[in-house]
Amino acid sequence: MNRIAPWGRRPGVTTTEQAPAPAADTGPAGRGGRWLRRVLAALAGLLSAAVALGVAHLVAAGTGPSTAPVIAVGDTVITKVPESVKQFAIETFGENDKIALVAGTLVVVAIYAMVLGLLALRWRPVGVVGVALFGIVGALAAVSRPAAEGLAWLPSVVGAVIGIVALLLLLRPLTGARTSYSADAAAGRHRDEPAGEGVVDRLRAALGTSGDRKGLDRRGFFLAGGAALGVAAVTGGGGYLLQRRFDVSEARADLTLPTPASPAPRLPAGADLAETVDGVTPLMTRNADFYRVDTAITVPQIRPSEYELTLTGSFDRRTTFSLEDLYGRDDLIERDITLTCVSNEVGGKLAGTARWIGVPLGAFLRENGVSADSDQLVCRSSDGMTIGAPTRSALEVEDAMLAIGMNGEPLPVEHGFPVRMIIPGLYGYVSACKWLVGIEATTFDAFDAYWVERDWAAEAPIKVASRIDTPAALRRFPAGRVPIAGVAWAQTRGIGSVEVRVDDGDWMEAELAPAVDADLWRQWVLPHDFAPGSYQLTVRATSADGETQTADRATPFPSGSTGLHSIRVTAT
Ligand SMILES: Nc1nc2c(c(=O)[nH]1)N[C@H]1C(S)=C(S)[C@@H](COP(=O)(O)O)O[C@H]1N2
Ligand SMILES: [Mo]
Repeated sequence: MNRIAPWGRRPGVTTTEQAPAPAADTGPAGRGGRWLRRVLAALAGLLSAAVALGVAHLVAAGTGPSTAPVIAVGDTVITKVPESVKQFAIETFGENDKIALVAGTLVVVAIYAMVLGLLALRWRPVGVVGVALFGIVGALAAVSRPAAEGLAWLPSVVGAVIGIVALLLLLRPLTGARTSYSADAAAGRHRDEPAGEGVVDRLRAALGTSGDRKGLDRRGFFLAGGAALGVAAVTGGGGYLLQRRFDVSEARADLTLPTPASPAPRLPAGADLAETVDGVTPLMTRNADFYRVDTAITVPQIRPSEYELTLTGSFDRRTTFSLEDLYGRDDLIERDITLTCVSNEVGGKLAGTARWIGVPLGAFLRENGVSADSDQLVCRSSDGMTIGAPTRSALEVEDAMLAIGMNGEPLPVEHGFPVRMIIPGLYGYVSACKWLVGIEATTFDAFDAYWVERDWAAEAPIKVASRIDTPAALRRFPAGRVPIAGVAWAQTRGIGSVEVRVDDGDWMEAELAPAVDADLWRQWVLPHDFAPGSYQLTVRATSADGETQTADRATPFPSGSTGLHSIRVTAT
């Protein structure tokens, strides 16, 4: 009933039956009330943002998940931030980089919304313009995405309009409206008030024109705030549920992967060192453990029945292929190939090996008459990503393919379902386009693909690399004989030897796992007798064609890291 906030009470004053009269004179609530009012205004801003985002999420159930403002803005941030920041994000958050981005965006929105609420308490137009701006930013982000469709702006605009309405309604009880509640309270009648009767009055008062004096209608605010929270939850939750209709995981599960005409070569006995040496990366990476690197905040969902791969540019025939066309081919190959990301730091984990099934790329391109003038294939994914692969590699690298299967399943959605490209020996950003829907035969002169526009190298063969998996860096272990082991890779060339050095000692040759294929990484192990003490372990690999890994350090940008993996361990 009275307008004094809990922290504004003076000692000795009991408030229950205190008359509200002084409040009218010193402003509605005195100092405490002013602060309460500000806190509530910030809360009003926050709640209107929640309503705006919830509503936008619901509308995005019609226009597609990536048109929701936070996703659209996040996508735009990803495409616009400097590569160094992106690299930092990948290093810091790893696979959670996108969750971190969305969370970060939400925090920024929340702060912005609270400031807006505060400003709007005084100046309503600031609030209106502020929310409108927020909507415009969301809408611009949504329409500027490369794969944007006609109504991409709609969620942000509808969200902003409803957000403005919510903000105005929420601010009303904080400044103008005098409610039946305060009138009742002033008359000391609130105790007899029949439950529920006042609600309509209060709502009307909250929505109505401002009263004759500047009252802070706390109950009116909490009522409106509760309603806002409800609207945000129902629209946001509803949007979430409805957006599931885009999910293709069931359609994917219904697919049967064809049997390849050319199965993967059998693995030799004892091929996987991980069976005998604890802590070594397994030869084959399970799909669930396979690293993931892409710019997609919402994973592109392509219905198998709607899938089309279109060839454009300098092909003899400009053709479109359905998924059935690709699944139904009689020349499918199955191969084990190690994929590597250019962003991998020395000793990093952005590499994985899978058993892929796909259409042999060289045969496919020749059959469709790719022109000899083309030196770049621009691969397009359904979310607008462009990845430029050298035509020569696509034609000539053995086992390059349009992959449809990964470790015995249709490609997982995060790994490019239903079709991606794989070219052994090239970093993923110049070869491994996921959610592949178009291949344009063109030239490097004519077109810069996404990462090349961001100054990454246009051509990027995978560099010779090696990594110590065990013992782990900074590990303490009992002195004695301990295996030092890990993996090394030089796709298309194969690993010829791996050497390990303890402190500044001589290079010692490690034992290699049986050779499987030059396109796979190779595990290695060197058992070593450790006396108690602290040691620096370093590894280096030499490719089968004789290139020894350089010790010169290079950052991943612009064409892949170099340098030797070196770790400190302690035997006790
Ligand atoms: N459509 C699309 N394809 C993409 C990317 C991407 O961002 N979008 N990232 C590329 C990069 S940088 C790498 S290293 C590989 C990673 O493939 P994975 O996520 O299946 O491991 O995909 C490549 N293909
Ligand atoms: Mo990558």
